[in-house]
Amino acid sequence: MKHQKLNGNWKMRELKENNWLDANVPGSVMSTLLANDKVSDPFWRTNEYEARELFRKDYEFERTFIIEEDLYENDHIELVCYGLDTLAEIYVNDILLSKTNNMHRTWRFECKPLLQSGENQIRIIFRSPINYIESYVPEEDKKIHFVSSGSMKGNQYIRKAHCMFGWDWGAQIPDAGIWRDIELVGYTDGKIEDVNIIQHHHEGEVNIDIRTELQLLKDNHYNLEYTLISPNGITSSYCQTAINGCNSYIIAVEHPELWWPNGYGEQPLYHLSVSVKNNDNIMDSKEYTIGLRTLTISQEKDQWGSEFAFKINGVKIFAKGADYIPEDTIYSNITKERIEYLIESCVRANYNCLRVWGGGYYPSDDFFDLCDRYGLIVWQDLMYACNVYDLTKEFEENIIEETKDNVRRIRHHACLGLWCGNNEIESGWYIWPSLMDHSEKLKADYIKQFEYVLPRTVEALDKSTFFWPSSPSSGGCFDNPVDENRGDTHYWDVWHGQLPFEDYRNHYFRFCSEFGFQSFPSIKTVKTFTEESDRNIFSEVMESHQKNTAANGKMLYYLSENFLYPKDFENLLYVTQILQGSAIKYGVEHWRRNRGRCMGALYWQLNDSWPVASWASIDYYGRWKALHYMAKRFYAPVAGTLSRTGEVVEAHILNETLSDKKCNVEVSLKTMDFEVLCKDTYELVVPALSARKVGERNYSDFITGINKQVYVEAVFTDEDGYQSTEVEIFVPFKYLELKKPEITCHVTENEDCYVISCQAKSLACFVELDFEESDGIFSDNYFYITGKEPVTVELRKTDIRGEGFADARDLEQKLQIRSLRDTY
Ligand code: BMA
Repeated sequence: MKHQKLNGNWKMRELKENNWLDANVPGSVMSTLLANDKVSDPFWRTNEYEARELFRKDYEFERTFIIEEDLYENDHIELVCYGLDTLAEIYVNDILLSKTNNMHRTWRFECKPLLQSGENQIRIIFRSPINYIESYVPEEDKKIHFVSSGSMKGNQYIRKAHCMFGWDWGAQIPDAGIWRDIELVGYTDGKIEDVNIIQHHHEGEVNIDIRTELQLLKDNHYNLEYTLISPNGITSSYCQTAINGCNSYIIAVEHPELWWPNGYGEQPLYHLSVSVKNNDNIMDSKEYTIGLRTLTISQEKDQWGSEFAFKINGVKIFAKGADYIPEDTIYSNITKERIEYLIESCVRANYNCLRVWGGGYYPSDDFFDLCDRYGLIVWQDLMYACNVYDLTKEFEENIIEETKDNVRRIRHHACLGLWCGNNEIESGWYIWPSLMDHSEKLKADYIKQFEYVLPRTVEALDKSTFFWPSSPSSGGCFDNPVDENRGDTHYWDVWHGQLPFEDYRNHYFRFCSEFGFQSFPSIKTVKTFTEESDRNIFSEVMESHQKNTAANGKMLYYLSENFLYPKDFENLLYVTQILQGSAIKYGVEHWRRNRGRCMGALYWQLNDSWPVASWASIDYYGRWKALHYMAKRFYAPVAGTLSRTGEVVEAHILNETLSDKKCNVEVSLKTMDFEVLCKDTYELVVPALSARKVGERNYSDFITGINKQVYVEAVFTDEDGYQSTEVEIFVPFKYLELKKPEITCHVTENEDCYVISCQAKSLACFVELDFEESDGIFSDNYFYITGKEPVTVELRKTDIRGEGFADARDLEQKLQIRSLRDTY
């Protein structure tokens, strides 16, 4: 097997124009135009709309290459395209090789007859996706009028990430191009078609069952060789005679080192290579990194209905995390480094799970490798979201092949926890009036597509991974997909329904796979797309970076319920982040307190694909919003929480680790100047994988009448020394008479980090540390200062981006400190 990459230097032009531009592949029309300064930043002000119009045109990519002699000698040469976006016509030496129509597929074409020794040319024309969806006409009885929020009508007619046509957080820039690798692969004797690695776990031993599909074209004798390298480097090799077709081999692993998600143990990984050899000549080989574990969804019946919980190595865990969307509007710009930054940010915020939402793309191999390494369970939607599809024969064949490609590519990963048919389409047919009024034929097509065609295709290739028809669902067949007592739920009454945060507590979902709350990104991010005069949330520019038309009104409504009106634009941005973090915290803590009944809380959404106001906790530039810091605390393996009903405050501890934890809790009622009015101390052991109420106190004696200018401070310390402080107040923040806390910070420098020690004269709420020019990920941020003792925050030097600091003094001078009292 011989490979020749065709990545690298190409040329691109608008079709039939003569201006060829240098293009780097993987790359796209947008990435090429930007690199050649032919288009202005599509994210700047309202440039998005001009950028969108570029995709009414067709484009062409072209390159020549000298075919390597030892590749050309092969009987068969395939052109392999790992991502063509989307309506492509491929010409090799001016002869049409094929046309493609699905960006999610891996395309392989035999092209030897079109190649010649020496120099060759390849051209790929990309037709306008906008023209395609606008001119698409479904059959008479399959008229579709539903348009997903923020998207262009007809986005579902083409197998291209839906959100490239816009979403309620995304720009309408349906880019085109060669978005993943492209190469030539030559072979004469045969090749490995497929390797399926199945794990059988039994009484502390694992059998790795390797099914290798071979295409052997010559009558030679071949061996299949397997090499397994254990996490600590011990290599074992195995060999069998290879046959044409399916080969099966079992490697028994005694004393397996099991893979665990983040927070429950290590992520040991085994390396498996499968090679086909004739004597010492390797005909073909494939490499896999695998983690040994059992992972499924448990749906045991109980007094409320049926649970919905990830069960890893026999242990049911509470899923903590968020929903993942495409990381950029220009997909070829998503590098491994950026993915790693994001995934590391998840793990640092104590996630154990990510849901890959169905309106984007199937993530790259790098993404899954990183989730294996960092220990994030992946809930993988198939790429369908909030739409009605015209299930023609051609569409059906296309999505079957797409599913096969992706299941084969992803199924061996330790992190893969679940396949899910789609986002919100079953529930859409059940409760969204604008979707429900489509024809019965389209509704029947839904069942065919998502409960027959796709699950059968997945199951034929991956019997080990749990399949779920839709999110949310109760198991399919329109059997009350929004049932709170079975399956997963998307809950949007706080936010879209404008109910108060308290409403989270009226629900005991079995697994909340979506719930969210918007905020604006930080001022530094806003500055990247605005001029000074745009910095008003109702300006045209700010509104066009807000894709949910009702959202600014919602943020202002919740603001009015909770906070005093901020004095300026910058403080308004900050307060929306505090609101967002507080809302999500309210929900997560409630569901974690009800561990057992509820077994997962994934908030909407982790990330952004451009600079925008959205539900994300990390913005497009990787800046952690207040919510992400709060997530680090409310998703902590051992987390303390307070919950207030009237004047009664309860303290709880949530232990999501595999060991019992001895904890100490000190709950005090304090005045704004830190004077302790009363104090309770508790010592308790919180059993592994459980939530426990520590105690409660009724404070009515202290706060009778109008004297509610006090707060409850709870300091939770576990046996490992992890400490967290929670605060509860008895009035909305807008009625809390905060004094100016006069925060001072003192900075010292260690070899690999700066230590920032912050003190205040009175209660300081949501203390934000930031810099004007640089960015940093602090060990904590948006925290309270509840006493005279300093709060210490670390900033690792490797977590500083931007200009950086000469020394501790320099950092101290550049540190910007804000707390709630500064906003009005
Ligand atoms: C959810 C998602 C997305 C959307 C989000 C916010 O239900 O599935 O479609 O972006 O709501 O409205």
